Amino acid sequence: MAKTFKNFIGGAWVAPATGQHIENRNPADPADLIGRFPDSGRVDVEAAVRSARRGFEVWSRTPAPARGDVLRRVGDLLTARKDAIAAAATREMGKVLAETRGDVQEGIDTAYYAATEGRRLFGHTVPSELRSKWAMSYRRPIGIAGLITPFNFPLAIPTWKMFPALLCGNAVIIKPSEDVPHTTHLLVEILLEAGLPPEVVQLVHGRGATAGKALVEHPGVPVVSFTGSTATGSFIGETCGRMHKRLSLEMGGKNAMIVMDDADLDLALDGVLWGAFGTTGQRCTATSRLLLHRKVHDRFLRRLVEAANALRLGDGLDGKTDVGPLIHEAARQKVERYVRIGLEQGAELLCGGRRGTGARLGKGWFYRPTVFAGVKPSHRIAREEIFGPVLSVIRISGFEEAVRINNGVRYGLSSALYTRNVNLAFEGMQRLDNGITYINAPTIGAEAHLPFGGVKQTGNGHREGGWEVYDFYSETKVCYVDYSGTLQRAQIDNYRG
Ligand code: UN1
Repeated sequence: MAKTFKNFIGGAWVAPATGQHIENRNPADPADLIGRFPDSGRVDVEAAVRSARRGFEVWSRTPAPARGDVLRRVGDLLTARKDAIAAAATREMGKVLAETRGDVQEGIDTAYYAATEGRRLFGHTVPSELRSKWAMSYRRPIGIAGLITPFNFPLAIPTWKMFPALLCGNAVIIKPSEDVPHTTHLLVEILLEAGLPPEVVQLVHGRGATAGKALVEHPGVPVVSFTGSTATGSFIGETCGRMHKRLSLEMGGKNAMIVMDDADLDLALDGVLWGAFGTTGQRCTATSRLLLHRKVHDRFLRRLVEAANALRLGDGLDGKTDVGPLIHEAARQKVERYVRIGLEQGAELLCGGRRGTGARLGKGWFYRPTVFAGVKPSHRIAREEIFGPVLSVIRISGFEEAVRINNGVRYGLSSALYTRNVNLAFEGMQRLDNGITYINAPTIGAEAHLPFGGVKQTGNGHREGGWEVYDFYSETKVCYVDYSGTLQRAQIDNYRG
């Protein structure tokens, strides 16, 4: 009998007010029931907000270095439990263990970075324009942060949002994806064990359309951070705009790798396999377009197809597996729909294009690594996010065309340029319209201590990770101290002319 899990609200593990639960199953073998998790509603969110208000009172007055110390202990506990959390994440999400271990490591890096930020969290001290007057800014906590996270990085993305929000002195309410609730459950256990005052964190499981929506719409939640689809992001953006909430959106991608005729082709081949088929293509940074210079096109493509065909599909817990399943049946149907669209629009299917079959693969949501050649920049498979193991190859005749095609989509997360020409590399860094550009490395693999995010419809101008996210989760306050003992009027007494 699988376990029934609870929410963490009001400093205790509690059943949802709805009395409803959602089954969490292993995508490699849906007969494996991991547990039942709360299908929470508005009443649960309201209880979480009431409790988080009390948590905020305590936590916002805790010195930032002491908040950082809690996050350092969180980093230590994540390190000690890295393998156990990775195994739990693979079981519910599907990607291979090497990748879920990397996912946990990203959380560890984020924790230690946050810990050091507790002793920094700089404001500015600047000269006043008047005599005997002091002027400075500092960072204040905002209040309760509502965090909604996706399935593809079950550990890392919750930490990207929770740790900086907490370090800045906010209370947090997290609503993880209903596809990967167990990993967040384990993370919240660690936060509590590390000494976070219980009401500072609330875990509300459930669906986006109910629990997520209630969180976004609650007037007591002034900060919202969401990672997921551009369609859902638009809806959240409308609500937050109307309610004057601070909002960070991290959404879709259609990331291109450009391989020039002078590229190291062995390196580019390793890069594209990892970028396109790692995490079964379910990263917002996944390489989904390959722009191949015509002089290397045929040669490179032959090797790519051979290597893609050789990738081993299977359960992510099996050490021999290269590519795990998709997250659920609906995700696989979406991939199948796009493969049909690719064929209908005249692209040439070179490999994959079908489900995994047989005794082992037939059980789960497996789909073979798929490569389309002869793709035109106008084709839908070259413009729309598929979120699966499908790579669209476009032949290019030079760098200008590559820049035009890379920039010609609605998304702008990451891009990759393979070349040995240093001038072209710098041209690319400047002209590729993305939040992140890699030279001679694939489109995935951003590091936790650098700002992460994209331009155009990938985001709304904010960044996660790195130093920039601390601006998002804090309010800048300015203080002036006039110690002259006289009324000094800014803009007037210092400019008498
Ligand atoms: C995502 O796919 O939503 O750069 C995040 C990367 C990872 C994070 C991806 N560090 O691919």
